[in-house]
Amino acid sequence: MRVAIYPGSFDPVTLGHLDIIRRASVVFDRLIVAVMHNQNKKPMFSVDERMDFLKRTTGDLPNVEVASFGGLLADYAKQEGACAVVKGLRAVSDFEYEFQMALANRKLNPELDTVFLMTSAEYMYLSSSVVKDIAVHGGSVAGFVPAEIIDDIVRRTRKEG
Ligand code: COD
Repeated sequence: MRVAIYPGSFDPVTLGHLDIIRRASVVFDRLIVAVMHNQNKKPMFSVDERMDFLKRTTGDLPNVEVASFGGLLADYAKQEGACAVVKGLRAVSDFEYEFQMALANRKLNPELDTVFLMTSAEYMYLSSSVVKDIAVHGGSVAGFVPAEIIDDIVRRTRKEG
């Protein structure tokens, strides 16, 4: 069975992330969408909230599961028996960082390859940071994130505003 991990902050999940999840779920037998915790940056949503958003929006994909992890991705992949890490590439600017991460991860776990899926053209500008910036300034995030989580984002940004 080919198991892959799609790691990220997912703070919050966007339509760009979901597009990668759907496409990767076709390529692999089992896809673990893994929310990273213990990051230095202060997230808008807790790990549990981010996992809940992902579960609500990927429920129709039977071979996709949602989990969280801390520490090294290479160790987590070994623990889960994963042969690949899935990453989304938006632009040349993503490449240098991802290239470095892919090589470091393979050095740490030689059985782990990184598979890059090119963003779909309509999502190439989209990131969780863009979504948060729009929401904090009172704009509509419809069309940027799945419809199921729009109210959660509005509630959180109103609370913070
Ligand atoms: N279209 C396509 N792909 C996209 C889009 C989009 N619109 N938006 C985001 N993506 C991709 C990103 O390129 C990334 O691959 C993934 O989706 C997740 O994105 P984010 O922004 O939610 O997550 P990041 O970039 O903050 O996640 C960073 C990781 C958690 C992957 C990284 O920090 C990590 O691996 N940490 C583990 C610690 C570790 O092992 N460190 C050593 C590595 S050398």
